[in-house]
Amino acid sequence: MKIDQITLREIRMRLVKPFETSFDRTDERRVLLLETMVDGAAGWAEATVDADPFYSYETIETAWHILRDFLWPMVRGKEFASAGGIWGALARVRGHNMAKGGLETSVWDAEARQKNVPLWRLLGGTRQEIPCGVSIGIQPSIAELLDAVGEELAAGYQRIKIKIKPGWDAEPLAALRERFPRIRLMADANCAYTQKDIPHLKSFERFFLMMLEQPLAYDDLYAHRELQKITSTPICLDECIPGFAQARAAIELEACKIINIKLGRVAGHTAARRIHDLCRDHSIPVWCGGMLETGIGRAHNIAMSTLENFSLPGDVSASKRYWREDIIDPAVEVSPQGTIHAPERPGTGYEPKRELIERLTVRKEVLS
Ligand code: OSB
Ligand code: MG
Repeated sequence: MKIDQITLREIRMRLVKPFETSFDRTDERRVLLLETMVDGAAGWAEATVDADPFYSYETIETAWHILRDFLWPMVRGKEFASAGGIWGALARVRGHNMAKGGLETSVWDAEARQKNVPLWRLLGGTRQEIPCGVSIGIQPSIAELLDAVGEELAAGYQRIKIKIKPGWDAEPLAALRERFPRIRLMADANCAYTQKDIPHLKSFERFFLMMLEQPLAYDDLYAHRELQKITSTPICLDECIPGFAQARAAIELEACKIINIKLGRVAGHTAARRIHDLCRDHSIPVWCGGMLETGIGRAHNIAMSTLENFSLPGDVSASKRYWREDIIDPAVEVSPQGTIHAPERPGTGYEPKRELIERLTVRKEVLS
């Protein structure tokens, strides 16, 4: 296969409601979309960058630059046996996983469409029904948090994750446990604590969390190991795992018991599957993380989540939780049992709404 053309575009999309984490508050997303032509078939993907370098060092500007000036020249005019060859071809660029992941996943979609098979089957997925959870941002009050959680449970979601930070942690968790004693509950701190907080984090054992996600620094496996050594709460790593090497080190160090896999953070489906297989071989369960994706990124998350070791509910939820009108047809829907059914249609199985996307576009560049 040969990559003929990449169209980069930025669209702006307002969230249904603002999303607040320990590091930022997002009202509107600047989304980087890729449409890649592979032997005449179009594949779509989203590079899951933010506008600011707060979750990772990448931004929409760095990703645009790296895609146009480095990644595109590395693949243009070259023959590939399959999308599985793209990741290796980009290895000379260090880091910039979200830029790479955008390109790589768009080629997977194109290949699946060309072969007229669902992407999830091409990736080797085995579960057509995936379990779903929700990520609930920091709320203005405990009362609003309890209402938000109640609504998501009523909708069927199988696991509740709340965002925490110093000053918004034990109190909301205690209130949730009092109101909902038996739900599957977890907390994500996005690196907001330091090693001196370890005794405080250990005290969360009383909330019987399914896991505590990324409490400590984004580049500090050792600190997470210090915490995991002394707490019975399973630690889950997100920001600390940009690739296979860090996953292996985390497992060997016993820095965590669970890993969150994000396609952007690890540079696409091929890299994600390698980490997935490594974790499976070490009995480390994984789940699919989210980056407030539009339907285009969400569709790739669904395909990835069908791999066998994605055994825990992911942050893969319905389009309507984020967008008044999603940019794919059909929108992503979640069953009353809190599952998403991976479609039998070719590629991701969700069609980009081209007219809507065109209307939302603020910038576009064709590389050919
Ligand atoms: O850490 O998982 C995270 C959103 C933006 C940046 C980081 C994270 C998140 C979420 C939201 O938790 C997950 C979603 O897309 O629903
Ligand atoms: Mg996280």
